[in-house]
Amino acid sequence: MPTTMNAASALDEPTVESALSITGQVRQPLSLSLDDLREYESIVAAPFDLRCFTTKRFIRNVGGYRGARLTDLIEKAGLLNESPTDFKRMVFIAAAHDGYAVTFSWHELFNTPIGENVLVAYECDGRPLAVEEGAPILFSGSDRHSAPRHVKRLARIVARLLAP
Ligand SMILES: Nc1nc2c(c(=O)[nH]1)N[C@H]1C(S)=C(S)[C@@H](COP(=O)(O)O)O[C@H]1N2
Ligand SMILES: [Mo]
Repeated sequence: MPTTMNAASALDEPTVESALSITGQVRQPLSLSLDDLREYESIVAAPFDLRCFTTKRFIRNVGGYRGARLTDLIEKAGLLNESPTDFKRMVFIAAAHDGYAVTFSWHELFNTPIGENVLVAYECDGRPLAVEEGAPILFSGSDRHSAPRHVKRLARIVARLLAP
């Protein structure tokens, strides 16, 4: 089962057992191992061409990922909103162990179809993904250029309220 953790330890470098943390403006910070991700409903993405945004180059074809929906993980942690409209200016930073980071907005994830296709993958074509292959991999299946939000070795999701 997913374990809970306090906000201070959530900021520490994730260990192998706690591959991914969900922190920031949440009710219950989470620390999830690759096995914990399997406790959530899984979705399978269609195979796709990995394409870099900067160079526009085709990198390689990638098989069908299986993973948990990012929105399900965020809902489990629960958003902490002091005012009922706070979530409208909330963003999520998804950062990898190497410091690579991308963003999602609350609207994108919860108020457009893009969110339905954002997964944290632990399997590819029915085979478990190894940490050496980048597990867990965050992947946004609706993006035009697939590589930017194809984040290998996802380490944390941080929920942040932007100042108006
Ligand atoms: N963790 C992590 N994921 C990442 C990146 C990175 O630097 N670190 N670069 C992104 C970009 S810009 C590209 S083009 C692809 C490159 O994929 P590859 O390294 O598997 O060829 O990974 C994406 N995911
Ligand atoms: Mo890229």
